[in-house]
Amino acid sequence: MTQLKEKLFEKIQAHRPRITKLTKEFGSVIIDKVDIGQCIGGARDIRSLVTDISYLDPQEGIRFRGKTIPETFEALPKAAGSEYPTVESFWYFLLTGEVPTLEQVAAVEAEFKTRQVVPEYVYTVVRSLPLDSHPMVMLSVGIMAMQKESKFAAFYSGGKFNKMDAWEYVYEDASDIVARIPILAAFIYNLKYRGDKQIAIDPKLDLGANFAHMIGQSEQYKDVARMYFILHSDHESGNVSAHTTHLVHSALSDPYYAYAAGLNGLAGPLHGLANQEVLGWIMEFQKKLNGAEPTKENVTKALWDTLNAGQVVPGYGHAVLRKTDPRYTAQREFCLKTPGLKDDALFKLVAMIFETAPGVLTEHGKTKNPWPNVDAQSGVIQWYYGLKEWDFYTVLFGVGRALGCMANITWDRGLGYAIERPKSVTTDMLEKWAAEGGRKM
Ligand code: HAX
Repeated sequence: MTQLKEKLFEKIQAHRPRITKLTKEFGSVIIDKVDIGQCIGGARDIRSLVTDISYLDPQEGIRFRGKTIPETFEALPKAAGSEYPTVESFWYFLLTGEVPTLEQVAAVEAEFKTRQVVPEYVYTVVRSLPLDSHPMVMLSVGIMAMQKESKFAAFYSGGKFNKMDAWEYVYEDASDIVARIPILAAFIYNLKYRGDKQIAIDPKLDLGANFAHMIGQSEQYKDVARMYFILHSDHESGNVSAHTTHLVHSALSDPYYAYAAGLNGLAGPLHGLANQEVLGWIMEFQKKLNGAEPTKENVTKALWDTLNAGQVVPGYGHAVLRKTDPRYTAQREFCLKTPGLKDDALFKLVAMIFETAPGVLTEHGKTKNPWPNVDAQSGVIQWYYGLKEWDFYTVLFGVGRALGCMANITWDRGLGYAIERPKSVTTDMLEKWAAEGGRKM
């Protein structure tokens, strides 16, 4: 067993009795009520998922393993010569809840290098897709194609499956997926936008830095990749990509099946595709300006045009958050401290939208949260560094989100969480309970 796997086993073993006690002794303690609005309205706010990897407070935003974003960046060991931690150190932290030592980070880096090679047949499958397929299709198909590598599936079909050991095989698949997905993403980028001119892995580099290298990016982009993958990793369990991954894996579908499904959810415009939509919205707006300077007045008009056309303003609003997303703030701060970027025209426009959109959305009066989410800011940074192919932005999100989804399902198996199966009701039932003032228990 690797150091990380051993540490994880220790943590899982210590945690198991807590879940057993809660289920056996306190299983019938009521923690929530469900009303008709929640039943019809996408199960909003119903507390029915458990995770210790991250928690989303509506006012404060995300905490990873109890730490805010600035605390996480501060606490973790940094990549050599950088003020950002490596993705590897963050992976250790997400899985175990402990800040790793430099030696522990080095061990994860070494482990990832043994895992990161994507089998050649996966490239053949992705190359066989039409080149104008969306890169999220390519990513999802690539992960799905790799399913035959699943150690969990082999363990299950090998006839020796048992619940106590199953997490070990999920851990193996999860680590393989986390180590390989940036390599696959870089391959897709080069296939789709650079005439299939592929760049080999640099075995000396950490995950984020190697991704930057493989898409032909600058030295500075190494930090962008590290920051971006960490910021997009996890947002507790109820969002579409995390929940889908958890749901599919709860049927003991292996991590490849589960994460391909999660990616398909991430590809929706109300979720991860919003980062591509933000850039599309901005480009459309700039086209309409026809060379004129963006002003608060014409930004306000463009926002109202979108709303009056019955569309959502991409990058604004959130199902849980009720304040500016700290993932937005972290990226904005990166822009503000990066010479060049802080004076970039696109950044200034996004800042102007930030000043304008909350007021317009509040006046519009529909959204419960008029503030920006992570997707409102992320495209600007990519654009600045020359990643102008904005339909690729959700793939970057998908690389980061793998960290959270894979850490979560490793723990799901460690703690033996049940197959997910909420109960549905009919409209007749809801109407009956509405007339009776509630369901008689
Ligand atoms: N622009 C216009 N209208 C909006 C809006 C926005 N940005 N955000 C919410 N609304 C509308 C909703 O469409 C809804 O209208 P109806 O009553 O007509 O259906 C109403 O306001 C109430 O919605 P809500 O309760 O505030 O928000 P939801 O929990 O239903 O939805 C969404 C949350 C994120 C899907 C929503 O805010 C939205 O569509 N935002 C724009 C797309 C976006 O940025 N998505 C990314 C979110 C972050 C994320 O997951 N990243 O991956």
